[in-house]
Amino acid sequence: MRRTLLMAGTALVLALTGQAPAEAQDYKDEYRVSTVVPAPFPWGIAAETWAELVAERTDGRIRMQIYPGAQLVQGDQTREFTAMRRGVIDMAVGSTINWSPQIAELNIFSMPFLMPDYDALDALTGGPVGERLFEIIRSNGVVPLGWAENGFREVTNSQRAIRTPDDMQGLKMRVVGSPIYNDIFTALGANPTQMSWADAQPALTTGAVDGQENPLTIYTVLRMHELGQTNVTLWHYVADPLIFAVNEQVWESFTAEDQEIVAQAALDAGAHGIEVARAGLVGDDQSLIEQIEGFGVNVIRLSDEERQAFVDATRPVYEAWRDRIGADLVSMAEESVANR
Ligand code: X2X
Repeated sequence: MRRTLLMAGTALVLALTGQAPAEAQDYKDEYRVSTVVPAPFPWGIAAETWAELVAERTDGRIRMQIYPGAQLVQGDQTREFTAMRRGVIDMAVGSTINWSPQIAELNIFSMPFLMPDYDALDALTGGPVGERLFEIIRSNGVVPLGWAENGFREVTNSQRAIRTPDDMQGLKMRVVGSPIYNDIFTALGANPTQMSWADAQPALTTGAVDGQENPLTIYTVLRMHELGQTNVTLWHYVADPLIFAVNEQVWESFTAEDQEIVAQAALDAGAHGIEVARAGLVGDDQSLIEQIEGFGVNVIRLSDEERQAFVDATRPVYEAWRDRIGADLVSMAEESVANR
Protein backbone atom coordinates (compact mmCIF):
# COMPACT_ATOMS: atom_id res chain seq x y z
CA MET A 1 0.00 0.00 0.00
CA ARG A 2 2.79 2.44 1.02
CA ARG A 3 4.77 1.47 -2.03
CA THR A 4 1.80 2.05 -4.33
CA LEU A 5 1.22 5.48 -2.81
CA LEU A 6 4.90 6.33 -3.20
CA MET A 7 4.84 5.24 -6.84
CA ALA A 8 1.71 7.26 -7.47
CA GLY A 9 3.42 10.27 -5.91
CA THR A 10 6.50 9.74 -8.05
CA ALA A 11 4.36 9.48 -11.18
CA LEU A 12 2.63 12.74 -10.29
CA VAL A 13 5.92 14.62 -9.81
CA LEU A 14 7.27 13.10 -13.00
CA ALA A 15 4.17 14.23 -14.85
CA LEU A 16 4.44 17.75 -13.43
CA THR A 17 8.18 18.35 -13.70
CA GLY A 18 9.50 15.70 -16.06
CA GLN A 19 12.01 14.83 -13.32
CA ALA A 20 12.15 12.14 -10.67
CA PRO A 21 11.66 13.80 -7.28
CA ALA A 22 14.75 14.23 -5.15
CA GLU A 23 14.61 12.77 -1.67
CA ALA A 24 15.78 14.99 1.18
CA GLN A 25 17.23 11.96 3.01
CA ASP A 26 19.91 11.65 0.28
CA TYR A 27 21.43 14.95 1.30
CA LYS A 28 25.06 15.26 2.32
CA ASP A 29 25.98 16.14 5.89
CA GLU A 30 27.75 19.22 4.60
CA TYR A 31 27.99 21.13 1.33
CA ARG A 32 31.37 22.66 0.64
CA VAL A 33 31.24 26.28 -0.55
CA SER A 34 34.40 27.76 -2.06
CA THR A 35 35.35 31.47 -1.88
CA VAL A 36 38.63 33.31 -2.21
CA VAL A 37 38.31 35.76 0.68
CA PRO A 38 36.33 35.25 3.91
CA ALA A 39 34.21 37.69 5.95
CA PRO A 40 34.63 40.57 6.76
CA PHE A 41 35.38 41.09 3.06
CA PRO A 42 32.00 41.69 1.31
CA TRP A 43 32.65 38.52 -0.70
CA GLY A 44 32.87 36.35 2.41
CA ILE A 45 29.88 38.14 3.91
CA ALA A 46 27.81 37.26 0.81
CA ALA A 47 28.79 33.58 1.11
CA GLU A 48 28.11 33.44 4.85
CA THR A 49 24.75 35.14 4.44
CA TRP A 50 23.81 32.59 1.80
CA ALA A 51 24.75 29.68 4.08
CA GLU A 52 22.91 31.20 7.05
CA LEU A 53 19.72 31.87 5.11
CA VAL A 54 19.71 28.37 3.63
CA ALA A 55 20.29 26.71 7.02
CA GLU A 56 17.49 28.76 8.55
CA ARG A 57 14.97 28.31 5.73
CA THR A 58 15.57 24.55 5.30
CA ASP A 59 15.49 23.94 9.07
CA GLY A 60 19.06 22.67 8.80
CA ARG A 61 18.37 20.17 5.99
CA ILE A 62 21.08 21.87 3.92
CA ARG A 63 24.24 22.73 5.82
CA MET A 64 26.77 24.80 3.89
CA GLN A 65 30.33 25.23 5.12
CA ILE A 66 32.44 28.06 3.66
CA TYR A 67 36.01 27.18 2.61
CA PRO A 68 37.83 30.48 1.93
CA GLY A 69 41.26 30.96 0.40
CA ALA A 70 40.27 28.69 -2.51
CA GLN A 71 41.62 25.97 -0.18
CA LEU A 72 39.55 23.24 -1.87
CA VAL A 73 41.76 23.79 -4.94
CA GLN A 74 44.98 24.33 -2.96
CA GLY A 75 44.69 28.09 -3.32
CA ASP A 76 44.62 28.03 -7.11
CA GLN A 77 41.46 30.05 -7.63
CA THR A 78 41.61 29.58 -11.40
CA ARG A 79 40.76 25.88 -10.87
CA GLU A 80 37.64 26.58 -8.82
CA PHE A 81 35.17 26.34 -11.68
CA THR A 82 36.52 23.01 -12.95
CA ALA A 83 36.47 21.59 -9.43
CA MET A 84 32.86 22.68 -9.00
CA ARG A 85 31.89 21.17 -12.35
CA ARG A 86 33.48 17.88 -11.31
CA GLY A 87 31.84 17.91 -7.90
CA VAL A 88 35.06 18.33 -5.89
CA ILE A 89 33.42 21.57 -4.77
CA ASP A 90 29.65 21.53 -4.20
CA MET A 91 29.03 25.25 -4.40
CA ALA A 92 30.89 28.53 -4.76
CA VAL A 93 30.61 32.26 -4.60
CA GLY A 94 33.17 32.93 -7.30
CA SER A 95 34.69 35.78 -9.23
CA THR A 96 34.10 35.97 -12.97
CA ILE A 97 37.86 36.58 -13.28
CA ASN A 98 38.72 33.28 -11.62
CA TRP A 99 36.29 31.32 -13.79
CA SER A 100 37.27 33.03 -17.04
CA PRO A 101 40.07 30.53 -17.88
CA GLN A 102 37.25 28.00 -18.43
CA ILE A 103 34.48 30.36 -19.60
CA ALA A 104 36.10 32.92 -21.91
CA GLU A 105 32.90 35.00 -22.09
CA LEU A 106 33.29 35.92 -18.42
CA ASN A 107 36.21 38.13 -19.47
CA ILE A 108 33.56 40.64 -20.49
CA PHE A 109 33.83 42.22 -17.01
CA SER A 110 37.60 42.54 -17.48
CA MET A 111 37.33 44.54 -20.69
CA PRO A 112 39.22 47.72 -19.78
CA PHE A 113 36.98 50.74 -19.23
CA LEU A 114 33.81 49.07 -20.55
CA MET A 115 31.86 49.92 -17.39
CA PRO A 116 32.25 53.52 -16.23
CA ASP A 117 30.00 53.23 -13.16
CA TYR A 118 27.79 50.98 -11.03
CA ASP A 119 24.80 51.52 -13.34
CA ALA A 120 26.85 50.05 -16.17
CA LEU A 121 27.82 47.05 -14.06
CA ASP A 122 24.18 46.52 -13.06
CA ALA A 123 23.09 46.85 -16.70
CA LEU A 124 25.39 43.92 -17.56
CA THR A 125 24.63 41.59 -14.66
CA GLY A 126 20.90 42.39 -14.66
CA GLY A 127 20.38 42.44 -18.42
CA PRO A 128 20.75 40.22 -21.49
CA VAL A 129 24.52 39.86 -20.96
CA GLY A 130 23.95 38.36 -17.52
CA GLU A 131 21.30 36.02 -18.90
CA ARG A 132 23.56 34.84 -21.68
CA LEU A 133 26.46 34.25 -19.27
CA PHE A 134 24.20 32.20 -16.99
CA GLU A 135 23.13 30.05 -19.97
CA ILE A 136 26.76 29.41 -20.83
CA ILE A 137 27.62 28.48 -17.24
CA ARG A 138 24.59 26.15 -17.09
CA SER A 139 25.66 24.42 -20.28
CA ASN A 140 29.00 23.76 -18.55
CA GLY A 141 27.46 21.68 -15.77
CA VAL A 142 27.16 24.38 -13.11
CA VAL A 143 23.92 26.04 -11.98
CA PRO A 144 24.28 29.82 -11.47
CA LEU A 145 21.79 31.44 -9.10
CA GLY A 146 22.63 35.10 -8.63
CA TRP A 147 25.18 37.88 -8.36
CA ALA A 148 27.22 39.36 -5.54
CA GLU A 149 30.16 41.73 -5.80
CA ASN A 150 33.85 42.11 -5.19
CA GLY A 151 33.83 45.62 -6.69
CA PHE A 152 35.55 48.05 -9.03
CA ARG A 153 39.24 47.26 -9.11
CA GLU A 154 41.51 50.22 -8.39
CA VAL A 155 45.27 50.24 -8.86
CA THR A 156 47.66 50.70 -5.94
CA ASN A 157 51.45 50.74 -5.59
CA SER A 158 54.31 51.52 -3.26
CA GLN A 159 56.44 53.64 -5.60
CA ARG A 160 54.63 56.73 -6.90
CA ALA A 161 51.36 58.41 -7.75
CA ILE A 162 49.86 57.03 -10.97
CA ARG A 163 48.18 59.77 -12.99
CA THR A 164 49.26 58.87 -16.52
CA PRO A 165 50.13 55.62 -18.30
CA ASP A 166 53.73 56.86 -18.17
CA ASP A 167 53.67 56.61 -14.40
CA MET A 168 53.18 52.85 -14.79
CA GLN A 169 56.46 52.34 -16.66
CA GLY A 170 58.37 49.41 -15.23
CA LEU A 171 56.20 48.93 -12.14
CA LYS A 172 56.09 45.30 -11.03
CA MET A 173 52.39 44.54 -10.76
CA ARG A 174 50.68 41.48 -9.36
CA VAL A 175 47.76 40.58 -11.60
CA VAL A 176 44.96 38.01 -11.43
CA GLY A 177 44.46 34.79 -13.37
CA SER A 178 43.15 35.92 -16.74
CA PRO A 179 45.69 36.68 -19.48
CA ILE A 180 43.73 39.84 -20.35
CA TYR A 181 45.33 41.43 -17.28
CA ASN A 182 48.80 40.66 -18.54
CA ASP A 183 47.83 42.32 -21.79
CA ILE A 184 46.37 45.41 -20.11
CA PHE A 185 49.37 46.05 -17.85
CA THR A 186 51.85 45.30 -20.59
CA ALA A 187 50.06 47.82 -22.83
CA LEU A 188 50.45 50.38 -20.05
CA GLY A 189 54.20 49.76 -19.83
CA ALA A 190 54.12 47.96 -16.49
CA ASN A 191 55.68 44.61 -15.70
CA PRO A 192 52.79 42.26 -14.74
CA THR A 193 53.11 38.91 -12.97
CA GLN A 194 50.15 36.61 -12.62
CA MET A 195 49.74 35.26 -9.10
CA SER A 196 47.07 33.64 -6.97
CA TRP A 197 45.66 35.64 -4.07
CA ALA A 198 47.50 33.27 -1.71
CA ASP A 199 50.82 34.25 -3.30
CA ALA A 200 49.92 37.91 -3.72
CA GLN A 201 49.78 38.65 0.00
CA PRO A 202 53.40 37.64 0.82
CA ALA A 203 54.55 39.28 -2.44
CA LEU A 204 53.06 42.57 -1.26
CA THR A 205 54.42 42.17 2.27
CA THR A 206 57.99 41.50 1.13
CA GLY A 207 57.88 44.09 -1.64
CA ALA A 208 58.47 41.43 -4.31
CA VAL A 209 55.90 43.37 -6.31
CA ASP A 210 55.39 47.15 -6.39
CA GLY A 211 51.66 47.13 -6.81
CA GLN A 212 48.38 45.37 -7.37
CA GLU A 213 44.79 46.04 -8.33
CA ASN A 214 41.76 45.07 -6.25
CA PRO A 215 38.55 46.60 -4.92
CA LEU A 216 38.98 49.12 -2.11
CA THR A 217 37.21 46.83 0.37
CA ILE A 218 40.03 44.33 -0.16
CA TYR A 219 42.52 47.17 0.35
CA THR A 220 40.99 48.33 3.65
CA VAL A 221 40.25 44.93 5.20
CA LEU A 222 43.82 43.84 4.42
CA ARG A 223 45.17 47.24 5.60
CA MET A 224 47.31 47.45 2.46
CA HIS A 225 48.61 50.89 3.43
CA GLU A 226 50.60 49.07 6.12
CA LEU A 227 52.15 46.93 3.36
CA GLY A 228 53.51 50.04 1.65
CA GLN A 229 50.66 50.40 -0.84
CA THR A 230 50.41 54.13 -0.22
CA ASN A 231 49.34 55.30 -3.69
CA VAL A 232 45.80 54.52 -4.83
CA THR A 233 44.46 55.61 -8.20
CA LEU A 234 40.68 55.57 -8.65
CA TRP A 235 40.44 54.62 -12.31
CA HIS A 236 37.49 52.18 -12.25
CA TYR A 237 38.97 50.21 -15.13
CA VAL A 238 37.14 46.94 -14.51
CA ALA A 239 34.54 45.66 -12.06
CA ASP A 240 34.45 42.24 -10.53
CA PRO A 241 31.01 40.73 -9.93
CA LEU A 242 30.64 37.40 -8.12
CA ILE A 243 28.36 34.49 -8.97
CA PHE A 244 26.55 32.13 -6.58
CA ALA A 245 26.59 28.67 -8.14
CA VAL A 246 25.98 24.99 -7.42
CA ASN A 247 27.31 21.82 -9.03
CA GLU A 248 24.63 20.35 -11.30
CA GLN A 249 24.36 16.92 -9.64
CA VAL A 250 24.13 18.54 -6.22
CA TRP A 251 21.43 20.86 -7.54
CA GLU A 252 19.44 17.97 -8.97
CA SER A 253 19.68 16.09 -5.70
CA PHE A 254 17.68 18.86 -3.98
CA THR A 255 13.88 18.75 -3.79
CA ALA A 256 12.06 21.40 -5.80
CA GLU A 257 11.20 23.18 -2.57
CA ASP A 258 14.83 23.26 -1.46
CA GLN A 259 16.01 24.40 -4.90
CA GLU A 260 13.65 27.32 -4.55
CA ILE A 261 15.00 28.11 -1.07
CA VAL A 262 18.66 27.90 -2.13
CA ALA A 263 18.03 30.09 -5.19
CA GLN A 264 16.06 32.73 -3.28
CA ALA A 265 18.67 32.77 -0.51
CA ALA A 266 21.35 33.46 -3.14
CA LEU A 267 19.35 36.44 -4.41
CA ASP A 268 18.85 37.78 -0.89
CA ALA A 269 22.48 37.22 0.10
CA GLY A 270 23.57 38.83 -3.17
CA ALA A 271 21.52 41.96 -2.51
CA HIS A 272 23.08 42.23 0.94
CA GLY A 273 26.58 41.48 -0.35
CA ILE A 274 26.31 44.15 -3.04
CA GLU A 275 25.14 46.71 -0.47
CA VAL A 276 28.13 45.91 1.75
CA ALA A 277 30.52 45.99 -1.24
CA ARG A 278 29.34 49.50 -2.20
CA ALA A 279 29.12 50.99 1.29
CA GLY A 280 31.08 54.24 1.44
CA LEU A 281 31.72 54.20 -2.30
CA VAL A 282 28.51 55.50 -3.86
CA GLY A 283 26.72 58.84 -4.12
CA ASP A 284 27.26 61.29 -1.31
CA ASP A 285 28.72 58.65 0.96
CA GLN A 286 32.39 58.38 0.01
CA SER A 287 33.40 57.45 3.54
CA LEU A 288 35.49 54.43 2.57
CA ILE A 289 37.70 56.64 0.40
CA GLU A 290 37.89 59.23 3.19
CA GLN A 291 38.92 56.48 5.58
CA ILE A 292 41.76 55.49 3.23
CA GLU A 293 42.87 59.12 2.95
CA GLY A 294 42.77 59.25 6.75
CA PHE A 295 45.51 56.58 6.78
CA GLY A 296 47.77 59.12 5.03
CA VAL A 297 47.35 57.38 1.68
CA ASN A 298 47.74 59.38 -1.53
CA VAL A 299 44.37 58.86 -3.25
CA ILE A 300 44.39 60.03 -6.86
CA ARG A 301 41.14 60.97 -8.57
CA LEU A 302 41.59 61.22 -12.33
CA SER A 303 40.04 63.99 -14.39
CA ASP A 304 38.10 62.87 -17.47
CA GLU A 305 41.07 63.71 -19.70
CA GLU A 306 43.51 61.86 -17.47
CA ARG A 307 41.27 58.79 -17.45
CA GLN A 308 40.88 58.97 -21.22
CA ALA A 309 44.64 58.52 -21.63
CA PHE A 310 44.33 55.11 -19.93
CA VAL A 311 41.32 54.25 -22.11
CA ASP A 312 43.31 55.09 -25.23
CA ALA A 313 46.40 53.17 -24.12
CA THR A 314 44.38 49.99 -23.45
CA ARG A 315 42.10 50.22 -26.49
CA PRO A 316 44.20 47.80 -28.59
CA VAL A 317 43.79 45.20 -25.83
CA TYR A 318 40.04 45.79 -25.79
CA GLU A 319 39.87 45.30 -29.54
CA ALA A 320 42.10 42.21 -29.47
CA TRP A 321 39.83 40.60 -26.87
CA ARG A 322 36.59 41.41 -28.68
CA ASP A 323 36.74 38.17 -30.71
CA ARG A 324 38.21 36.09 -27.93
CA ILE A 325 35.20 36.93 -25.77
CA GLY A 326 32.72 36.90 -28.65
CA ALA A 327 31.99 39.97 -30.76
CA ASP A 328 28.21 39.51 -30.31
CA LEU A 329 28.45 39.45 -26.55
CA VAL A 330 30.74 42.50 -26.53
CA SER A 331 28.29 44.42 -28.73
CA MET A 332 25.43 43.40 -26.47
CA ALA A 333 27.40 44.67 -23.48
CA GLU A 334 28.27 47.96 -25.17
CA GLU A 335 24.60 48.46 -25.99
CA SER A 336 23.52 47.70 -22.42
CA VAL A 337 26.04 50.21 -21.09
CA ALA A 338 24.97 52.87 -23.61
CA ASN A 339 21.28 52.43 -22.71
CA ARG A 340 21.71 52.20 -18.93
O1 X2X B 1 42.87 37.48 -6.38
C1 X2X B 1 42.26 38.56 -6.31
O2 X2X B 1 42.79 39.64 -6.57
C2 X2X B 1 40.80 38.55 -5.91
C3 X2X B 1 40.72 38.19 -4.43
O3 X2X B 1 40.26 39.81 -6.09
C4 X2X B 1 40.11 37.56 -6.77
O4 X2X B 1 39.95 36.42 -6.42
C5 X2X B 1 39.67 37.98 -8.10
